[in-house]
Amino acid sequence: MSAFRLVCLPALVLALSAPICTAALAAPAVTTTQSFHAARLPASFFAGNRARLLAELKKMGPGTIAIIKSMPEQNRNGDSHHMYRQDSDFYYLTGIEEAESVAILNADSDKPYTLLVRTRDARRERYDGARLGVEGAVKQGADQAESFPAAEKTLKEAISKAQRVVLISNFDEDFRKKALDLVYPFGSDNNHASYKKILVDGRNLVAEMRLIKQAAEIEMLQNAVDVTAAGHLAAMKASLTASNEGEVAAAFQGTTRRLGARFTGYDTIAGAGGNSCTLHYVTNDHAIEKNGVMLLDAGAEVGYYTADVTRTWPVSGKFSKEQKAIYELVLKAQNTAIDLVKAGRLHHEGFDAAMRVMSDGLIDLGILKGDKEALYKSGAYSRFTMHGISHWIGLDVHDAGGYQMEPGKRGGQRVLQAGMALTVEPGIYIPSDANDVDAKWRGIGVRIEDVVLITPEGNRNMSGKLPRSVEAIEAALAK
Ligand SMILES: [Mn+2]
Repeated sequence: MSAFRLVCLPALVLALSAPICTAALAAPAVTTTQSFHAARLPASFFAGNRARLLAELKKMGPGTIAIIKSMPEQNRNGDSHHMYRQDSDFYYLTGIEEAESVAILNADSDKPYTLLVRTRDARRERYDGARLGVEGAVKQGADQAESFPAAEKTLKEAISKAQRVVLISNFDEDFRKKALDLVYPFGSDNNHASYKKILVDGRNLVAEMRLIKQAAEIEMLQNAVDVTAAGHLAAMKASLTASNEGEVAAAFQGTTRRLGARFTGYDTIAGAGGNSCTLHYVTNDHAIEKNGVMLLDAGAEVGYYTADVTRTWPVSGKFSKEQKAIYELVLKAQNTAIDLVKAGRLHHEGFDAAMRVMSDGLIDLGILKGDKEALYKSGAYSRFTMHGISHWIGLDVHDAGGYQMEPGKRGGQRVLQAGMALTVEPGIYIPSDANDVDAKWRGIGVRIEDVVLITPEGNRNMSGKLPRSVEAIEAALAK
């Protein structure tokens, strides 16, 4: 049976065309999720984002330009690079996926969008694929374009004419230094004009825009979540017969890749047994303990938007008494926190409520001993709960946007609004070496994580269809 599963599962997962082999029909159906290869938001989305940033630049006064830099290529080893993935801010404003690109937005111009790109190179393109070039840049929405090295002059002129340069460069340190040097030239400045210039870090402007998701983004995020859910279900089933964590990770990654996810939004965490207690466990290559839990924290990226979902289940198919007790406590904490994900609430309220539930619950289970009020106040639970339980999600798994507001406003905490998307992910981890805890609890790590969208009416658990209760998980494993 397991061999059939390996061979025929791909055919099932693909949005069923004709069955490829009859044995596939007998194998358990995993999902028939639609596929999203080459999914991409429309040009109007990127144009709209540029228009909103230009409106912000105009508010800053005349002579304001923004310069936005692409993600540099990253070496892996030798002359190999990591697969290229555009910087999220750059992508949000341009939709351009090419390296070595610079976008200039000039708030004073009626043709405000200039794109500087790599020059065409027939030989390089035979190796790496087609480049946009000037023509392609204009086709993708630029009002005008230049290619390097001639584009250097355009960049220098734009900066020299500007009064205020808003720089949006997250990861290109060399470019950041270059921009600083172009705004404030080092050495003799006989004009003594640069003192009038202002260089501004503009990343917060884009972050605030990205924090409130538009309808098209919500749809893309839902696609990523749906693909992720299919991957989790495939991984759950694979774990029943897998002997190594790598097989479980592979089931997730293979399924999501088949459904159109070019990337995962972060490295897959597939920890069996005691490895479930290591928060960022990504080696995923240890033997699976028969009676342990499996913790899978994995998210597919579709059209540049990533999901971030965690499920924990027993690889035996049935929770043990202790696994179930911890699981239900984490689930109660998660439900309590999800209920507080609503417009007008503070981002921090869910965390506080979840910690109270888990602190009290750990005492009820006898894992923590003492007075509930005193132990909550002392934060003794944090030894087992470890981490925060929520972050924004979107283009980045930990998406852009501050968690604090201006000092003085409601304790400085961010007030939740409709259109924000965030995770809710409490966990309890009793490591294998917690020798002061009864042995029956050791090696159990449970995290439950969902993607939640704040709506005008309340919230929507975007990953809620993936089994989450003890009963639903055991039923899914039994199928
Ligand atoms: Mn997360």
